[in-house]
Amino acid sequence: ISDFRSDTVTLPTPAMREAMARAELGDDVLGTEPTAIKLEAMTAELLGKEAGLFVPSGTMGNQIAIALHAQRGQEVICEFGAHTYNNESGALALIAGAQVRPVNGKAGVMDPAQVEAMVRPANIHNPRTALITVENTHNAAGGTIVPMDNIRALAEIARKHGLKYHLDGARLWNAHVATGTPLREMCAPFDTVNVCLSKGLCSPVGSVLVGSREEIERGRYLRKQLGGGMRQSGILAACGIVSITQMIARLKDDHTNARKLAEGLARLPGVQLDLASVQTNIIYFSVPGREAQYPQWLERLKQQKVLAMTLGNRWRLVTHHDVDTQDCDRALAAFK
Ligand code: TLP
Repeated sequence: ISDFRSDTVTLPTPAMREAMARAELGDDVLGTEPTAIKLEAMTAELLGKEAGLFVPSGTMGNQIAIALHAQRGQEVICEFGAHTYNNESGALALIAGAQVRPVNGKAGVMDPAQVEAMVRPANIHNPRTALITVENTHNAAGGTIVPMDNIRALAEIARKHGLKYHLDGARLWNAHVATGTPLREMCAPFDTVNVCLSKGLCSPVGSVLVGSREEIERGRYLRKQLGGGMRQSGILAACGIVSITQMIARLKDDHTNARKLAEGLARLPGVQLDLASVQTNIIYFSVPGREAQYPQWLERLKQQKVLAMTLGNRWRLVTHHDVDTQDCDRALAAFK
């Protein structure tokens, strides 16, 4: 089966299964999980932050960060299509109890002037603005890369207005590989960064939230409150260590495959696909006027052993470690 639904569908590699079998284990909640502690320290070092927190999912990492930075009734500025706002089941309202002030970006990139205009002036009637979040790469915009100039300009605004600054870096690895910008440089402007090990990097489970020692210690408390204390989590963290040490550089192959597949799809009659948005491993396209047929289409693809996803009026295909050029050829043939 050629599964293009997401880069989350990958199975652990043989090196990961080996690492799981050999992992030294303890109890994470009791603070004695050697492999989880090692993953947290390695990720913090890699991203240039003081400390890290191993969490079960990207959602939990992002939502802990948001709850650390924004109190009930305060406001979070993010891009209109942000995952934290649209795809985390309302967790932002539930956990932090904050509200969102979305900004319409271009290709997932927010205009700094527009962001600054969204910062609320101090007034008893206004919610207090607490946080700006950025998503890099930006999933809903097509796995697009947020340029460093923009990230630094938003950091300036955050500093000027006393706001915190968080990065949803679920696919930061892809932006890093595509641009060659060092990871530490990409993370430096932010207070906290969440990265996923299970998107593109083949870990079965897990994300790491990094930030200052103080923030991560408060985050550890929140993680426990949310039921994210994972005991012998080293069995999973062992895979995470393989992810961050062995699986990042190869993401360039996923980008090459996505580009080729997107170019093929863009040539098909009726397909509307913005090739400029295909910057990493995600492809979105639509077939205007044929939306009602998407469900039967998905079924037909499935019979040809190709799995894809539709989100509203868009198709989404994601390349990853477990699909190669042959899978891409098969997907293209199935769409013809
Ligand atoms: N995204 C999933 C779906 O929810 C859409 C996917 O298949 O792409 N931030 C970003 C940018 C994400 O794309 C995702 C997952 C998350 C956070 C949440 O990660 P998990 O699923 O581990 O909670």
